[in-house]
Amino acid sequence: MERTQVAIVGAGPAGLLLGHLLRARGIDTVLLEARSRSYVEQRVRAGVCEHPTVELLRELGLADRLDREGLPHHGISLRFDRADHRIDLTELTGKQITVYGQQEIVKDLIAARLAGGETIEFEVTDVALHDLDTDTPRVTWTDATGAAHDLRCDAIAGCDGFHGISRPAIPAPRFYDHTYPFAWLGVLAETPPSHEELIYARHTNGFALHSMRSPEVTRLYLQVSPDDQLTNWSDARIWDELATRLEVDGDFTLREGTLLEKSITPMRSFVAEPMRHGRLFLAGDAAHIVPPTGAKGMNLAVADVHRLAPALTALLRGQGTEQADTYSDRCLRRVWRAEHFSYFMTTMLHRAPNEDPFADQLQLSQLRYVATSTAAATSLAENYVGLDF
Ligand code: FAS
Ligand code: PHB
Repeated sequence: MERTQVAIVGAGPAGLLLGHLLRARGIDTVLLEARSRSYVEQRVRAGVCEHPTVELLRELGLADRLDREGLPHHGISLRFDRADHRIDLTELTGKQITVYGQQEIVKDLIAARLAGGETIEFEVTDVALHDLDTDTPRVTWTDATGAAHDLRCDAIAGCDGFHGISRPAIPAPRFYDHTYPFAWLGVLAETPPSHEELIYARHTNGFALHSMRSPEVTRLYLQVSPDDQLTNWSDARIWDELATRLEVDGDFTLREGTLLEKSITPMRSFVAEPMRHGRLFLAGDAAHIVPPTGAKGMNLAVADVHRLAPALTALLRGQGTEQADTYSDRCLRRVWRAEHFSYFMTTMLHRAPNEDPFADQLQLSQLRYVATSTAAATSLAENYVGLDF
């Protein structure tokens, strides 16, 4: 029988950051990950770090490379009616975002955990949770060598994403599930960005997003139908459609280049309540997912564990259960705010497949309002840069 204080299932942003937050509080953890280190470090996902996320990483001394290589951004552009409408995030909120790929954060958090003398069990299988209703829950698994493990702990953090085993361990959860009638085709292109900031474009053909990863690598997305296949999209067709949807009156040239990665991601909003059962606490995508239009997914995972670390610390040290008992309700307040903002950005910018003229006019009205009203732009900006924890 092995022993630790907190067993963390999943080494994505949630699990890795929770490990650092607990170590800073003197709490021992075991971190289990189903995939290999190289796989998790290469998985292309989020690109935008909210202001509170960057501040937290800095507080923990985990932002050195982010501060060197991350791209601070002070605004985004909404592109519609063949014109750019810039939202000045910093002028409206006093804050900024940082463009720094999720896989870079994962690399930094893994390296820091290992450098601190802690381990990560990669490529584990058969992870199972036991005795969640007791104050000595257990986790069993098989490690990469095939050896079986039985770990007793004080609490379990389910940070294993939407397809993990933790959420199913919550008895009688309540689910909220909304599937959008479109998906995102995402590409990573070996070419300098065509604009210095992000461009969210609403076009009659559909939505497009111009983002980036570095001065040499551009990240781009196209709205496609949920049942679309990558085989339908040659490189040439992708570039043609991006050029069409990003077209604007004025000086803009879409820089093309070699496509390094292509993927199609479905668009879905999902929330599972509660985020806790006994000594099991869910965080991140294990409990909720959002459409990526609001750049909230990874940042929500950070907000969850920012709240979970002190709650577990107090619980394990006998300093009261109030934070643990209110963890789920308090996380879900922020989760639902992010769900609404992501829904708002998604429905404002994506063309409904039935091409309803009424919906089109509502979209354009909302976009024109955000582009001309300081109040409306401030509301978008404060949600986009990230509300205080
Ligand atoms: P994660 O899914 O990142 O991590 C969970 C980890 O648990 C994984 O490493 C997994 O291998 C592991 N795991 C699963 N089951 C396990 C088990 N049984 N035992 C042990 N380990 C297990 N968000 C944005 O903000 N912008 C984007 O552009 C964006 N694009 C995305 C594209 C895709 C294809 C996906 C799937 C998500 C995207 N997201 C995006 C959302 C994404 O960034 C998530 O919000 C973020 O990864 C959440 O982090 P975690 O909660 O740590 O979950
Ligand atoms: C990205 O760069 O991957 C990105 C940026 C903003 C979003 C979604 C994805 O809203």
